Amino acid sequence: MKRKGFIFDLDGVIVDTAKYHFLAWKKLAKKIDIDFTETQNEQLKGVSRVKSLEKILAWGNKSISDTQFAALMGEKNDEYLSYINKMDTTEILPDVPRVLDYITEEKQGISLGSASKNARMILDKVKLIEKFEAIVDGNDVSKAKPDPEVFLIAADQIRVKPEDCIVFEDSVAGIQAANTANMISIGIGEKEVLHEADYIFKDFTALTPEFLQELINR
Ligand code: B16
Ligand code: MG
Repeated sequence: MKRKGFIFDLDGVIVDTAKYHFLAWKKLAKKIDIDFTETQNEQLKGVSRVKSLEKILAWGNKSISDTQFAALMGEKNDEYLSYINKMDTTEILPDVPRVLDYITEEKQGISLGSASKNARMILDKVKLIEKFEAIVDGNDVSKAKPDPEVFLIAADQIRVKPEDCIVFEDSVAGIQAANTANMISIGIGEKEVLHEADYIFKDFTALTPEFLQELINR
């Protein structure tokens, strides 16, 4: 049996940081007189920081200089980090440690494949950083999801072929990236949204040891 690679997205899979992204973007949008709703925030899931600001400006019909753009990106991140700094282990989503421990005990590969440039800091805050054999995040890629780059690097770093990898993702772009990479895609969230995934679960509490073993035995 070949060793498998389990690749985890971060925001929305391991922790719910979408609420902090929302608060930080909302404050920034208000400052530049743009209305920003929770529904719009949904569309920013899995989307890079640059692309997120581009979308918000487009929604508000605003165009700004490159210098202003860079300054706003910095401001948003400082505000976001003020929330991240207060994070602790209580913010880990249900049953994530159980699944990580099961995979580790079975001696399978574990890596992170996230669009966030703050991924290492967040994993450190919630004390999960040591569970990962490799961490690939927004600092390591040039192409954003749905491009498969982040997952292909994550697989390569744990020396597992893409077809032997399983990706856990909460965003549509991430599911598409995993499918394009020829990996098994597991959607964490709503069936209606993530229907392109090979499997869909509401959260990790529904991931049984039997199912995980089935993935390992494939
Ligand atoms: P940062 P993931 C993504 O993380 C978030 O879903 C997305 O909302 C965010 O804009 C992006 O990271 C960039 O984050 O500003 O921290 O670099 O879901 O790919 O783990
Ligand atoms: Mg995500």
